[in-house]
Formats: sequence, C-alpha cells, structure tokens
Amino acid sequence: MDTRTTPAAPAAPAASLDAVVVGAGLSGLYQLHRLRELGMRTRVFEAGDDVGGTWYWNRYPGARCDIESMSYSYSFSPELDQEWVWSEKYAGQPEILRYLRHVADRFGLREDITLGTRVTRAVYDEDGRVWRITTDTGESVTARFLVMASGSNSAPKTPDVPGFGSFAGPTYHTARWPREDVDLTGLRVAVIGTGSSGVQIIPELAGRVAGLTVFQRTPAYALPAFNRPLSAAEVAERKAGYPEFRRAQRRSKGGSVVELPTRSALEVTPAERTATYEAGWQSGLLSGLLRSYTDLLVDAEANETAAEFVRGKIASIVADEETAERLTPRTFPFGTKRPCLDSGYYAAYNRPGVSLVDLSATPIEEITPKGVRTSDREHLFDAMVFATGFDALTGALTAVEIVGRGGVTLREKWADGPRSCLGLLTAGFPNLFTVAGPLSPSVLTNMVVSIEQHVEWITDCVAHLRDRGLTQIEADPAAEDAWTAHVAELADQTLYPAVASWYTGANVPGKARVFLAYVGGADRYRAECDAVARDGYRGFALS
Ligand code: NA7
Repeated sequence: MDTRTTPAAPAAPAASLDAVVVGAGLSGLYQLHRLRELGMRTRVFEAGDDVGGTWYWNRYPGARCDIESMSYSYSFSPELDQEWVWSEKYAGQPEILRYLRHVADRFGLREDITLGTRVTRAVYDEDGRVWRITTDTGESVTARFLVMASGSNSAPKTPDVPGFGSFAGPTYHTARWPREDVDLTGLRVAVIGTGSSGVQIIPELAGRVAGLTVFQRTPAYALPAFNRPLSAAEVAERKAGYPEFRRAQRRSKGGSVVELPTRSALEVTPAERTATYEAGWQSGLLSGLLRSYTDLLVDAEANETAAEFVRGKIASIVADEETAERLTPRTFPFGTKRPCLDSGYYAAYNRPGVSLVDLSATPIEEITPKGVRTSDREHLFDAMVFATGFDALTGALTAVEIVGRGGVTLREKWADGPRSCLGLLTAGFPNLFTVAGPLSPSVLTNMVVSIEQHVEWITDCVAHLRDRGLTQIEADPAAEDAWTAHVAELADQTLYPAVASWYTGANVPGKARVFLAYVGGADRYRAECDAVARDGYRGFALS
C-alpha cells in the first residue's frame, strides 16, 4: 500500500558498484586490492589485453626501468617481497610485466578486472551522488567512487609534423609496440626522439638493422646504467633487510634510499667536484649525479658544473667529434628534463650504419611515403619508430570525457592547467580521485612509492566516509587554489619551469605551460597529506 500523501522525490538510484578504478597497472592493481580489503564492490577497467599498464604497453626492445628493481616494487606485502626474486639491477619490461601478472594472480585480482575495455565517459550524477561510467564496449555502470589510475605517461604523443601518417612502410610507437615479434633485421630504420625510450631502443636496434638513422631535436643527458645480474647474496641481503628498507623508502624524499647532499657545488674545489661527479657517474643511478650537491636544480651556475661533467663524458665515449658535439646537450640545465639511463646509447654512434640527424640544424619538413624530408634532403627508410613521448600527467585524464558538476568537463576545467587539492581531488568533481596525477610529486620520485602512498590515502579516505555514513568528498575551491599556487611557488624556486619538457607541458602543442609536479619531496608531501586527513580532511567538503 502506498501511504505517501505528497509525491516523493524519486529515490537516488543505488550505485551498482562502490568503486570503479580505471587502469590495471601498478596503481590500479594496488587500488583494487585495498578497496577489496575494505569490502567494497570494485571493478577495474583496463584498455590493454592484460594487466601491467606502462609495463604492458612499453614492450619495445630495450624497455627497462631506470629505478633499481629491488626498490621499484610494491612494499605492501612482506610475503611478496620475500617470494619474488628480481634477476637484474634494472629489470627489463618482460620481467616487470611478469611481476605485475604475478601480483594480479597472487592476490586474486583478475576476477574484478575487465580487460580490453576503455572507459570513455564518466558523468557525475549530482542527485544520486554516483559516477555514471561508460566504456568503449558499450557497458554502463554506476559507482560511488571513481579512481583514475590511468598512468602519468600513458597517452602516447605522435610527432607533430606535416605528412604524419603518409609513410608507406610499417611505423611503430615505442609505447604501442606490437605484442608479436617485430623483425627489423636488414631494414633501414628511422628513430625519431631521444628521450628515455629513444635512448633505450637505439642501442638495441643499432646491432640488428641494416641502417639506423636517429632524428634528434634536443640531445639528452644520459648516465650509465651499469646494469648487471643481481647475485644471490645481494638479493638475500636485501630481503633480510626489506622491512627497514621499505620503511626508509617511505620516509625518503624521492622514494629511494640514498644519502642526501649537504653542500653547494660552488663551495668545493673543482677537483673535489669532479671526484664527486665521477662517483655519481660510476654509481649507475639516475639520481647519482643530481644528489651530489644541494643546489644543482636551483642554481644555474652550480648546475653548469654537472652539465659540463656529463658533456665531457659524452666526448670521451663518442668517437666522431662532430657526432659527439651534436649529441651534447647545451640548451637546458642538467636534470631539468628527466635524465636517461644509458645501456650502450652513446656507444651505439660508434657502430657502422648508425647516423644522427640534428634537427636543430636541419628540421623535419615532412614525413613522406618513403621516409623523412628534412630541410636539406629526403631520408629513405623501410620502417619508422616514433619515440616521441606522451601527453604526460594530464593526457590520460583529459582523454576520458569526465563531466563534473554543472556539465563542466575536466578538459574544460583544466584548459589553463590542472588545478587540484594535493593532486588528489579537484573541485567540481566529487568522489573522483587521481593516482600519480598532476600536482603530486609522483613523476619526480620512485613511482611505486608514490603510488602506494596515494592509494593508501584514497583508501583511508573512502573508509572514513563509509564509516561515518557519508557519501561525498569534494575539494574546496579555496583549498584547491592554495595547493595549485603552492605547487607553482615551489617550482618557481627551481630551474625546472623555464625548460620546455613534458614536466611543463611544453612537448604537446597547445597544452597550457604549467609545471605539473610537486617539487617539495615525497616526504613533505606525505606529511601534508597525512595532516590533512588527521584534521578531518581539511580543505575538503564531506557530506
Ligand atoms: P620523452 O622523454 O618525452 O622524449 C620524447 C622525444 O621525442 C624527445 O627527444 C623529443 O624531443 C622527441 N620529439 C617529440 N616530438 C618530436 C618531433 N615532432 N620531432 C622530433 N622529435 C620529437 O618521451 P620518452 O618516451 O622517451 O620518455 C617519457 C618518460 O616516460 C620518461 O622520462 C620516463 O619517465 C618514462 P624534444 O626533447 O621535445 O625536443
């Protein structure tokens, strides 16, 4: 019997799920695990045909992590730490993918992951307080919470040059390398791009193909990896000390356990500096040189001493003087673009059949059916490789049509650059979390450590809401303004913002030029996030 005397508002539709997570890479897998521990009905949608995210897609020859494997791995399970055995100092893509597949199986995650399915649209239903999520397979679900674990370098960027797409032969983007074997033996191959991906694939191709031509727009600073197999003894030693090592990682500034510098590069003698830089070079670590002195990323003169050291090394490795000079970075300070790790990169230019085209002297005019036309000639190829990077940090987020309050899309809101509170939630988009997104420190740190911190904060936040019968969290516009300004102020104290890089959005034509990461350190950031939560989620409206 209907006892109502006045027409009631229709009941808010129940969400079919508690949470949807977009992406089954390092972030999404861990987020699913934690939400399931809370008893939340969670589904993960993953565009790839397997789990792994970055390590699923970037399967090009030579793809390898540039953070040490025993450090670049989850810390949340001591059992996993003890079971899994890394074989090399720097794990290659196949090994990291095996690890992530193992994690998915070991924690029984696969049953809640839908593969081969891309989330295309998510609309916030303000009355029902749910996200209405649509996929490219035509599925629609509703969920209270939406976690974008879609990766910071996951929206590939193709070269912005005329004629792109007109080349008649096969083309490959490093971040979309085919799963089946690609045989380039005996072919004339072009590689466009000399960032981390180009620096890794070039030495691999140099030994295999008939002719390799590298098109370089900006030379990189690459440091030696000195990769090697890990001995049973060092694995055992780390495993014995893992609990303390993991705690130290969580306390650290960059997610790696290293000694931090205390002196300026300008207060020591040139001889002392060179010795310190040499030790950093020999360490075979990405941060080996950068952590030599306190001021390398804030003082141009100090930085120049490190840059000069690397330039000298390039000259000592590359036999042909002219090629060495073209490979030498002179237009931006060392470390203001992410340095690359070198496993035979500079040495590859000493091999017969490898040549370098300096695009600052002879720019690309167009890609043609036969190859690449630069301002002086046409270069002919059988295959082309694009190592041209990503629309970093915001690209994977704005690629989804995310519609918040009042029909405003995230793309519209962030047209002049991303705005958020703690890099975790953005005003007007309640219950939408980003993992390793813009305005957080993630890309300047050991990514796994930052991902775990984000996922744990998000999980605690969701538990906090649930335990109090609350259904919504949203960033306050004032707190968001303050965080966005704080991130910019910190960046402005460094050499980073002046440099055209993917950190500043400058690699994508038309993208707002904003420094996209928090430079204050993962330790300070973690303390800030914890304090906000302790203060009852200061800066957020909970209802
Ligand atoms: P990066 O580091 O963004 O490198 C891309 C490279 O491609 C870089 O050398 C670019 O030159 C070059 N590029 C981009 N567009 C063009 C065009 N149109 N013509 C010529 N050259 C071009 O991407 P990666 O994939 O190597 O690495 C990305 C990150 O992922 C890496 O740092 C790790 O953190 C993981 P530019 O420097 O813009 O002049």
